[in-house]
Amino acid sequence: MTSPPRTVDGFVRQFLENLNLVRGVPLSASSDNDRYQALAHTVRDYLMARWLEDLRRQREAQGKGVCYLSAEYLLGRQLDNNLLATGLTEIATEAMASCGIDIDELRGHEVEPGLGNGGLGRLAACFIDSLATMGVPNIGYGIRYEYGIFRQTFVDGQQVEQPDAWLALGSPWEFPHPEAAQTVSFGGHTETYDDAGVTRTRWVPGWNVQALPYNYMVPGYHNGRVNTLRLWSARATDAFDLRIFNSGDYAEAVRAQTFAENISKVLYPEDSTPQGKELRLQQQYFFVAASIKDFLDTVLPKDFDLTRLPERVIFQLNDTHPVIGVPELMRVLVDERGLEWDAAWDITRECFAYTCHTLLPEALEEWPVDLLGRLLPRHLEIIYRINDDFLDEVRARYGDDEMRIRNMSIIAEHPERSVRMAYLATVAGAKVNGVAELHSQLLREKVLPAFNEFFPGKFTNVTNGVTPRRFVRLANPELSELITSALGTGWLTDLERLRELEVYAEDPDFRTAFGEIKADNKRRLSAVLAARDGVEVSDGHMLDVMVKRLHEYKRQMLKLLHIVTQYEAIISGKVAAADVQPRTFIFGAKAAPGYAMAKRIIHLINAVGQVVNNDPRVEGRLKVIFPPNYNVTLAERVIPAADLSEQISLAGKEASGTGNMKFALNGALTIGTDDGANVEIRELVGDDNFFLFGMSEPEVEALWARGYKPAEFYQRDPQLRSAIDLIASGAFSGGDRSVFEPVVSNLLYDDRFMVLADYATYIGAQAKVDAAYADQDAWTRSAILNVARCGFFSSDRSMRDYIDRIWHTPPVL
Ligand code: 26W
Repeated sequence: MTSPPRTVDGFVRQFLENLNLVRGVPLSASSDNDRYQALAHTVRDYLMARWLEDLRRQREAQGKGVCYLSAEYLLGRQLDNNLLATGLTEIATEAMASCGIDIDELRGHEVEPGLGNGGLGRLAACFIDSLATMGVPNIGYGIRYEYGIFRQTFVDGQQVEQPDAWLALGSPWEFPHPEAAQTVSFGGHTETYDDAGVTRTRWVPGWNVQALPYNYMVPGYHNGRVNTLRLWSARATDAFDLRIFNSGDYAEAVRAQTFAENISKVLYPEDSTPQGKELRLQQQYFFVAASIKDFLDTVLPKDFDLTRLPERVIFQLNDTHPVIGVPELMRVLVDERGLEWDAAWDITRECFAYTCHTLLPEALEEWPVDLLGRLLPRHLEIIYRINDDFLDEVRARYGDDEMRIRNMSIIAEHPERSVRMAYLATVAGAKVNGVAELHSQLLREKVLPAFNEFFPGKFTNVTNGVTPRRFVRLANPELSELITSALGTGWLTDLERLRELEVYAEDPDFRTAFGEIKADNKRRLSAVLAARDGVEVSDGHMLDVMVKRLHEYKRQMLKLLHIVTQYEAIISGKVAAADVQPRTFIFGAKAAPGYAMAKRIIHLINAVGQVVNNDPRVEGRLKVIFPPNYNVTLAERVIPAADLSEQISLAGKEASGTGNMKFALNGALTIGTDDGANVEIRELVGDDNFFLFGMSEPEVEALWARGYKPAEFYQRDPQLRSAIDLIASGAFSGGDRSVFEPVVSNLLYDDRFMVLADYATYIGAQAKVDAAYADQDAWTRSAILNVARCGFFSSDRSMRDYIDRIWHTPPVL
């Protein structure tokens, strides 16, 4: 297979052919969707030859590869990224123009696959981009949800969720492979049998579903490489249907189909609060079982000696969601392939590694034994055996220290008997890593200290990163060009080279150019928001941005208190409007549909915006914009336009953050706590180029230990009191005090995330921000230094760290 010619004419010919043969329409009668689909197919055609070549190359090399197991991939739009990777952007633009088509309009037609909730899913997408760019063999395995993360709308300022039917207009980037379907079983019981004198166990499942793989191309940047993302979709098995059909119950047969297909129907929108729902466990086992089987049966050669499995694969567990893969591999090796338990365990322990992405205790998944035993009876037996063997080792080391045994057991007894998936992953994993230095330290010292002591050398850190292809080159083309004009090419795959920009921070012409680009990006954002939501970013305003999932620990409330404080100060006459630095505040945040407090906070942000934006006393000074449905596509517009990046979680709560890195790399300054990767950002950019505030993690602990009483902060601080009183007065709810009463009393009497304790230093730091922004030239210098010093946060570097310390998977050249 050869690619079509890399000329404008060649591209046009291929495009028209796709329009005619794939869409079945002539150019003159084609809709925008027809054109977008044909364009996507054309780009696909160029990638195809490379993909096939790569599959061949990787099969021949027989090297070790990474199977990244992730329940989420938040990919963002594909067209631009694939054009960039193949170097076809200019050719495609000209080709479309010569057909009288504006490629920008077609770009807008792509619905992004929102197959993730937030940071964890986007990280997976960045990682597979980097692996392809580095030429490392990788298959990303996951679920092809029919409905991704919900589309957020606001009705009277309150979040309303709409289904995300991202496949409705066709999905040109995917390749279904029904011939490679796998059967995944559930339920039933186990039995033992005699196998030539050896007692073995077999699982007699109650029901099966089919897992159909859909392949997606993951192109490397300008290196001719294409890896595969393989997402599974659930279908009813024929046998399942047939049995019921034959019984004559048509309605029941259709119900069976629906039941099976529900497994990949919808992404769970809960971020960090496990629901413990059976369907979620079904999803987890469904994709992990299909993936492991797929790798063993179709990627490895037929007669492969499984004792050598660790030479060929590492299964990376993206949080606990795929951890059921551990007992699944044991089951396959012992029950199906006839290995001895100990041999199988030796293999399994080398083939898995586990990344933890959280510190919130409530986010650590546990599956009730009842549920697990009903759905996966054999897996529960295997987990018990793993636990028994492990606790024997613990006893051998420490004696009968029952307290320790109970603390380290994979099985929790309270409040109900359940399997601690993080413990299972830690016992089984060759390595366990956190996602930023502070997070990994807290993981070792606070979350899993007994395991850290028991398994010396198992715990490590890999600080997260983001792909500069999407988040610098595509999101910020002008800045990218400026960087290239200074450094030449090559920095996009060697991001530490941004260091060379440091000297340019001292160059007035460079600063001017940099400042103009920021202004252009604001105008571009303003145009996007005007078209999308009918709102504009005011000229000359500082753009102050907080975009991330809505969660109390991330403290959108703190940002809001700052806004209300400024607003109150102006309307009460304490401060003259003319003395206030004009700011536009941008929020983007989805709340989990069942998270009532998060939804109230969304309502309050919109309510404050409504009042502030319509009050002539603050006109031209303060503006609040909350575009609904923040997603990757919007992130790519918002981040390059930002002046100030809000990273204000309570210290010790945000595992890493990755938005923080994207902002810094696009020349926004951070106001932030010493949390997650903020710590590393600040170390790199320097205290002069970062606005630090708030308690450190040890200070947070100390305040809890002393007894935290938020109301005391309210009593002591008149500014804080005025802000909270204004909210409580009903000023943002048409005089109705009851609407936001739960938010106010939560702050005053509970405040789990210590918003009030950090309020004063936050307001102080914001005053420093205002003062710094007044000197535009100095601000721009700081912004340039942020860019220059954040090359470390490329996901290429994260991948190198994983490869060196955990995976040991060299590139295939
Ligand atoms: C429903 C159970 C559950 C539990 C945890 C769902 C989702 C989670 C995730 C761990 C949430 C998540 O996305 N964590 C984020 O991971 C990012 C990538 O490592 C980090 O940058 C963020 O700090 C972390 O919150």
